[in-house]
Parts: sequence; C-alpha cells; structure tokens
Amino acid sequence: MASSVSGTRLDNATALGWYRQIVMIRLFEEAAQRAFRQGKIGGYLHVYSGQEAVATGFLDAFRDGDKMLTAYRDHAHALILSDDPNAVMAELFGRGTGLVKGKGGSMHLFDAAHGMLGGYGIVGGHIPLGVGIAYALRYQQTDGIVHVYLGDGAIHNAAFHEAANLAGLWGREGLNPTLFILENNQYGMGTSVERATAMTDLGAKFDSYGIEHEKVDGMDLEAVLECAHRVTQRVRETGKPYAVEAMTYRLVPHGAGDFLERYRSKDEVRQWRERDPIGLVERKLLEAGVVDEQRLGEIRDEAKRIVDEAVRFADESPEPPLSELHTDVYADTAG
Ligand SMILES: Cc1ncc(C[n+]2csc(CCOP(=O)(O)OP(=O)(O)O)c2C)c(N)n1
Ligand SMILES: [Mg+2]
Repeated sequence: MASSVSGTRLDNATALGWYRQIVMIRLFEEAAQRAFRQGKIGGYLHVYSGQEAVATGFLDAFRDGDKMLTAYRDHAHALILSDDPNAVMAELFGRGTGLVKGKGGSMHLFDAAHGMLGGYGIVGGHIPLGVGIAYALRYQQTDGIVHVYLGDGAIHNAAFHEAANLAGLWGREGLNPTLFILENNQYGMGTSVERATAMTDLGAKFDSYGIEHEKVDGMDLEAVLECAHRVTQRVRETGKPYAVEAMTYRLVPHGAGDFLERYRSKDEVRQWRERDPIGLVERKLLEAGVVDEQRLGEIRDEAKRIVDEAVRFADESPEPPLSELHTDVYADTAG
C-alpha cells in the first residue's frame, strides 16, 4: 500500500539518513558479536540483526517527552535515542564511559535524558513498568506517549496480561497514550510461536483487553515508517492505547550461547534473508533513483567508520573506578 503519510517514503534524500542508521545498527551488532567472542564483552549478548526496521521506523515518530522501554534486545533503541554509539559500545564493554557508567551492560541500557527507560532482562517484566510510566505521565500532566516494545515470547507472560488489562481499562482517562509494539520475530529463544500458543494470531490477544491493533511488515522500513507515524498520531489524538504487531525475523542466533539453532532450518533462515530489511531498503532506494551503488557504498563506509570508532573508544576507555562500586546502585533518597 502506498504511504498516506508524507515524509515516510524511501524516495528522497531523507531516506539516506534512515539507510545510514539501519546499516550502522547492523554493523554495530556484528562488531558487538565479534567483541563478545574475543572476551571483551561480559555477561550475555542479544543482537537485533534482522529487526532494525522496527526500531528505526517507530523511533522516527518518537518526540521529546515520550518514553520507551524494551527487553534485552535493546542496542538499536539506545543507539537511535542516545545518538552516541561510543557510549553504547563502551557500556557493552563494561567501561566507565558507557551509557550507564559500565554498570548495566548489554541488557540494561538506559538513557533517561532521551526517553529510554530500559533495557530489561526479565521477559515481560518491563511491560507493567511501561503502563506504570504512562500512569505517571498522566499524573504529572505531561503529554508524552509511551512505547512498550515486547517480543512474541513475552506476550504469554502473566505480566503482559495484567498490564494490558489495565492499559485497556484505564486507557484514555487514567493513562497517557501507550503504544505496544509487538516484535514478532517468530521465536522466543528456541520456541516457535506455534509451539508456544494455540492462538498464533498474537496481535489478536490485545482484543481481550479492548486495545485496537494492526499488523505491519517489520522487514519493510517504508511500511514501518508509514505505520509508525500514522498510529503515533492516532494515539496522541485519541489518548487511547494501541498495538502494532511487527512481523519480523531474527537473522542471527537468539543470543551469544545459541550455536546450533536446532529449532529452525537453514532453509527458513535463507528465505528470510531474501527479505533482509537492509537489502529491501537498498532495492527501493536504487529503484527510486535516489542513489547509485557507489553512494550506497560510501554510506556503508561512513557507518563502518562510526562503528570502528565506537569499538576503539570502548577498548581504550577505563573500567569504572572501584570507588564507584556503590554509586548509582540504589536511588539516593538521603537528600
Ligand atoms: C521471566 C523470564 N523467563 C525466562 C527467561 C529466559 N528467556 C530469555 S529470552 C527468552 C525468550 C523471549 O522471547 P521473545 O519475547 O520473543 O524475545 P526475542 O528474544 O525473540 O527478542 C526467554 C524465555 C527470562 N529472561 N525471563
Ligand atoms: Mg521473539
């Protein structure tokens, strides 16, 4: 379907900025995977490769005062909102110059100044927090909206159902607008959607709570941008919660320890690779005559330089000083 919202087509110079962004996210994730294997990143690591169009599209409609939360696959969201790849990479490396001073790591990225309220490792645990933040925003009489990103695995968690119930019930009067972005990448770790639920139309689960919803092709940045701007405007205007199920695919293993991927066939992954969001954007930009191959290559080189610099910065940054072991661990209520 042609975009009905102006400014979300991949047929103009602005689109090159989105292209640079999704390429940078992909290269960042690949660099993070390499650094993990080299032992430079501790803890665990889940990368976003294949899903870049979802965060890039929805966060394009994010405004000052809005808030967002997601689970542990959070690097892209932090890169976009912080616009500081050095600090994000340094955080993965556990360095004092990291986004949260090296104390959060991959799964707990946080950038409150830019509306990013985490990064969470407990599946589904952040969903009630998101609804609670929407409640707080209403209480404080601000007009921001809240993006709550969740996975297809998280939707079966009790926390989702309790939170969605309250969002639907209190909706317009009690909460600021809440936009649920369900990133259906077809698997929760190694469990396919079909093996996790008898009702595989996941977006329809929002019907139980009176929350309207739609699906979007999460591999197609142009489709995500159009959807994101339209539904964001809708929740801002109506004040009511809304949900989008972005149909997407993780082109890489679930996490750093998922070597064999026994739960899916190589053929399935190969088929989805043909719809790699980056390849789709490239084809659209070339077909629209916005760029030629050479310019695309230059943009990829620019993105690579940014990521190389982030790795260098992280590598050379100091670890947090021992004297800071207890700072920022608990809220300071003394003053
Ligand atoms: C409460 C809880 N149960 C189990 C886990 C282990 N676990 C980590 S990731 C994951 C799958 C979640 O899948 P999904 O929500 O689809 O996110 P995706 O990894 O696909 O991005 C599980 C079960 C956890 N972190 N928290
Ligand atoms: Mg999933």
